[in-house]
Amino acid sequence: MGILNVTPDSFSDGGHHDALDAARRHAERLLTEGAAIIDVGGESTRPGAEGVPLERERERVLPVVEMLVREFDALVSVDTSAPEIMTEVAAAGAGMINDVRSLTRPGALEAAAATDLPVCLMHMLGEPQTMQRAPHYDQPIETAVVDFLESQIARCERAGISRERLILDPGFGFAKTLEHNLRLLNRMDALEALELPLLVGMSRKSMVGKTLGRGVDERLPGSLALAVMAVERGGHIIRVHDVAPTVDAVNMTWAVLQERIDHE
Ligand code: 7PJ
Repeated sequence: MGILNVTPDSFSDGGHHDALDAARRHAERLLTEGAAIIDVGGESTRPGAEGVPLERERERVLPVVEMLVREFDALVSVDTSAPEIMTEVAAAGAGMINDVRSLTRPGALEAAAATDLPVCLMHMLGEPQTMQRAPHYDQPIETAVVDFLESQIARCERAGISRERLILDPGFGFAKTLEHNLRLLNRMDALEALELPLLVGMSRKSMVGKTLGRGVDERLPGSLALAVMAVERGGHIIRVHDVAPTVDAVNMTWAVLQERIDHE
């Protein structure tokens, strides 16, 4: 899964046409490099980021989704928590809803259910603005994540979203300390008990920055190491900025895992 941010801090906001053109070029690159899914996000959910009014999110995301569906043969995922956006992007041909808030905004559960699209449920506590202040769990982090996701799965099923439509994400970097993130990666097998596909996003995140002392632009080697470990630990979809090197790292990992499958 290649990341396509359409927030002003990720692209020059110099007019509508420029933004759409930049998104087109970036999507083309992600797909040429081997992405199967493009994840479009119009709201920055980085720690401390401000929320975006619905109208702004709509004008950023909708034209890009329409363009991607029209011009590319790829699954378009939309990173949104807003029920209105879910309904509109589904009508525009999006193929997946990726909600870091796990359909907890009022109306989001019903809106997502009505789309018939696959939905990624991610673990987070609180809101991006405040989640990193002092993340604390009374249980081991992997237990907290599994319990949360289990209850979200049940909630979705009650609302008519069948299990077959669900993808789970441990939510690396969301309301988690570095220790939480490292432990959660080591304990990803706890999530396999839920028997649903796992999506994992660690690309360029602060867990790399803090561990290695690297700025955002210097986190590729660390991110590749994490992508490899995520695949080894059962990750199915790896959400990244740098698709070409990640595809090589993942394919290399798979060749080794495949040998074991073939000869066991
Ligand atoms: C994630 C995401 C993630 C899913 C972001 C960033 C922050 N969606 N959206 N999982 N992260 N499913 O990329 O640094 O980890 S935005």
